[in-house]
Amino acid sequence: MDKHLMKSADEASEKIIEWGEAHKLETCFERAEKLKQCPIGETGACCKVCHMGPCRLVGKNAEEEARGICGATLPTVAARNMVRMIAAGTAAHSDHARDMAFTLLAAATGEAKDFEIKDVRKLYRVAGYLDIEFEGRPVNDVAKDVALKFIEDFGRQKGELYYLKRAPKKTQERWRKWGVAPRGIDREVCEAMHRTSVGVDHEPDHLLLHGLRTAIADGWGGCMIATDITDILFGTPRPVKAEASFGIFKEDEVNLVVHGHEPSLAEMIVDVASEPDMIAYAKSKGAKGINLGGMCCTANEVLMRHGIPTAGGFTNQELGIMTGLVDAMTVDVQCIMPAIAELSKKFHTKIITTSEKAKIPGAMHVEYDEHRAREIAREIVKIACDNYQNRKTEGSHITDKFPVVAGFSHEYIEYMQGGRWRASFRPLNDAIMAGRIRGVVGLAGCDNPRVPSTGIHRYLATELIKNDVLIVSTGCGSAACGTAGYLTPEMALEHAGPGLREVCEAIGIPPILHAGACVDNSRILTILSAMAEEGGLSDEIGGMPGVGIAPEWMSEKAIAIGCYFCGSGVPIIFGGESPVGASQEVTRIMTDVWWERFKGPMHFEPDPEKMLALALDYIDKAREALKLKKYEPGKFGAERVLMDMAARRELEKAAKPHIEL
Ligand code: NFS
Repeated sequence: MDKHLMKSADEASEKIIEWGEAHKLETCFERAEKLKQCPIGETGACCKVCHMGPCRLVGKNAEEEARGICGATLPTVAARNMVRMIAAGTAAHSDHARDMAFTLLAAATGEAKDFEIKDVRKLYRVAGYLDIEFEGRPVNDVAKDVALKFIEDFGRQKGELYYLKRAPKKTQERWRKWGVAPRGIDREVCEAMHRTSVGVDHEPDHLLLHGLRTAIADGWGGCMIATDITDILFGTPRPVKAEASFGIFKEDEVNLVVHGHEPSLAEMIVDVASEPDMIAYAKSKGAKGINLGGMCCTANEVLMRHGIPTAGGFTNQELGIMTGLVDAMTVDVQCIMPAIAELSKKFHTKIITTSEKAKIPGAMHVEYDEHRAREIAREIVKIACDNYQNRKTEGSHITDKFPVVAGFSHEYIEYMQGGRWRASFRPLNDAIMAGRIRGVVGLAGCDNPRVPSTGIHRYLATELIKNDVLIVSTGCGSAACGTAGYLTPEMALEHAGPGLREVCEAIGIPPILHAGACVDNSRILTILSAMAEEGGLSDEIGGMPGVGIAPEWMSEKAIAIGCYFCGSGVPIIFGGESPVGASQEVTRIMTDVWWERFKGPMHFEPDPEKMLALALDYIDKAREALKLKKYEPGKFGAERVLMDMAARRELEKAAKPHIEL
């Protein structure tokens, strides 16, 4: 049993892993055990940007002496590798955002008839940011202008991204001073690839500055655009109740899982799965109904907007299939393990690739086209229904599931602090100033089979809230907390420190706020900007008592996200070994130099206890620098009265949250 406990911190996952081992089914957990990391590549010392190499820059004095065949030094190589990771991560988020922009355009022009603008208020808010006139104009005309302006951000050659101005002025000034204000998203990614190709940019600091410029294009461009368009098209999230873990699958219904990242098709599947025709079709195949579930970030998207349950994050994808209950799983782009196609052959599960960009050998392909979205969604639901009859009895059926509350968008967090008419960030800032809330941590990023999967997320989540730190979670960080049962208001009563608990009770929120998918880390950027604007804390993002942690990261996207937070002024702590660890010089730039210039150092720290200590230290030092009351558990300064549920209801009877928290 101990051997198994090494693999996942999640009990339900452990049961399935154990069952799989007994049935000789291999998963990422066994592969992680068998396949050791290359120690040279792991720390950034392998250069493969040309074919004279790969050159391995190792040895006792590698930092000073080792050279590639062209003469590239270890710091150059490590910095180049880092910048390439940032470029890849930025490309991933931003290509997703580009597709969303074209979907918005097609919806606005009537070419994608199955989509419409669901959140007009958000559309107007976004139009306002983009200086687009909206009053008195037809909604679709405004939406078209918004889409076209966003599309400009991808191909712009000169100038700056539109959304940079959403950051506090001082943050913008730092970007301009250091030359990291991005021009166009594609331009920065392209230039990152150019500058890191053989024989171009060799100065580590200069390379990394462009890395930050690229990452900022990801955060304030790709991610923020994706979030905003998704809200416009499908609705801005507000808290909903749902469930998480493998027990969400139903024995007597068709189980269809939406896995991946782009929400358009998943939204349409959610829509058609409740059509009477489709339900009748499922019944004609002997099922009682159609049960949708999510996986990875698509899960977060449909969980936040529709309460569709989630089967969990990255390392749960193979395990989901091993329940034997998944009739079909659609996958589009990013974080899809190709292993699921092979594994699915041992069961009845159909893996359906849907993006024109991504196919997997052994999977079936039903290509998504936004112009025929409903028709394609119906086709997929029917495939799942047809396959229900092929379900075999074997599989590791698991009944564990936990309630979750998700859907804390920027807009809702603002609303919950004052109702529609007095929405603000004042109460949150006041609670931080008074020491009731010590600080804020963004707990994000992947779960990873190289550590007991989801375990570090869970450890940090409980320890941080115990220390009165409010958590905003995204991506698989949210899944890790959700499948542990942590995303409920009750969590505050059981685990939160006295100050945080009081705040959560007064507002009626969990101590861990699920803010969405990984692209929705952009919500944290705008929340921090709003806090800076509100006053009383820092007047820029840098210097806030806030930290970002991605304790189990594995994706290049996580690196891009981490870097845009650093460039914006948030200290970032990653788990695992440092991918630039071979170079002291690069490590120094990313910690000390980034701190001096942006107030956003990046650390890599494998030890969970040290991660926690480092995060609390940054928070306490920021409090000290801001001359806030010293944090002491249970002892608070004076602050304004928080708006409780009754007062909020009183203020605003018209706009009801989806659930009563
Ligand atoms: Ni984020 Fe979402 Fe998860 Fe990591 Fe992958 S699903 S985009 S990269 S694994 S958190």
